[in-house]
Amino acid sequence: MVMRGGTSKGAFFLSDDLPADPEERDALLLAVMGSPDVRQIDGIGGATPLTSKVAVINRSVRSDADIDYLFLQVSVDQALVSDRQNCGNLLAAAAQFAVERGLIAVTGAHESVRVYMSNTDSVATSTFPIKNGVPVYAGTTAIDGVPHPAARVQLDFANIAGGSCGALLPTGSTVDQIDGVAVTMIDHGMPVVVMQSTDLGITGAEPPDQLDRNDALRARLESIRLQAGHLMGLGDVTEATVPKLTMVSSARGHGDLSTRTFIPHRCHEAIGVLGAVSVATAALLPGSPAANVVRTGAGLDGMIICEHPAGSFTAAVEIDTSTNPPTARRSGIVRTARKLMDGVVFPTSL
Ligand code: NQM
Repeated sequence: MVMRGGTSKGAFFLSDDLPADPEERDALLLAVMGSPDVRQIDGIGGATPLTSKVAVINRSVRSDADIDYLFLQVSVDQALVSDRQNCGNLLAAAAQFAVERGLIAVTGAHESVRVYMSNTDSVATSTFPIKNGVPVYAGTTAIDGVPHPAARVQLDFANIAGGSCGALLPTGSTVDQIDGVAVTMIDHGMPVVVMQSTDLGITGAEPPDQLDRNDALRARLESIRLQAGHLMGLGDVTEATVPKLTMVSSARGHGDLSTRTFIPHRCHEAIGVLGAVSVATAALLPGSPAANVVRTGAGLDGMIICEHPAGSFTAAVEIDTSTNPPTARRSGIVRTARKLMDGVVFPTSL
């Protein structure tokens, strides 16, 4: 099934329908998506990282979850499939897919499904409308980066900090220096390096395609990323899609701060979901690069609004600053999702 989850799009599979051997599975998924090829012309991938994604779902045997969700990022131009990051956008469609495939029996008008996120060993609760036992996709909730409103999907997280790096602040500090740039290395669901735009020589208002063409910026970011990978306990991240890199500046609209995010080699048209939760959390840490630019008083209502190239994204984040270093309590977001098509895919023969 092809589904839109938030501002991403991906192919959803039941794990039983894929080879159990990860190497065989990845070879099949590369063929399904049409990778490696910048246009993915011989597959169903959309030729950008945000549309070259896969979700693998099964009924969970865990007592704290109803389904398991494994996210796989299929590289567009390289023969790489990575399970080293989570995706909070496709997550917004995972539970509905499970209902569509009969993994979960539903009754009422709203369903709360507990989703175990295998990539980061953590659980999210996804709440969405149901009618006559099937998910409702139509609705009135608008999210920036998606042209049409759809049904509201509420995603609540507990204990997602350190899912990839072991701790919210893997170095134990709020601020570190890499290549002379002040950074916050943070993992509140997604490993992200947060820096001030001006420290990288940009204003932070540039459109993504302009930043993608800035080779000097990209080289600086990659140098910072490779060093951050080791410092964050992720090891050699040359072939990994984490950590992400977010450059922050003061808000220009009604938000609390403005963001430009590399994921990690191209600039995101908006911002990733869990990436935004991590950046919003960084903004609440006194003395951090993000705290230096965030609107005064932001976060007092538990919400941080991150502006991004396609609008803004609101993350609900609660942290405890009485601990040293600060720790995360909970977080939540609102997304929408839609079933786009259901059918049979014909990959090139392997
Ligand atoms: O941060 C893009 C996206 C993502 C990941 C990326 C995501 C997240 O926009 O949770 O959703 O950062 O590669 O889908």
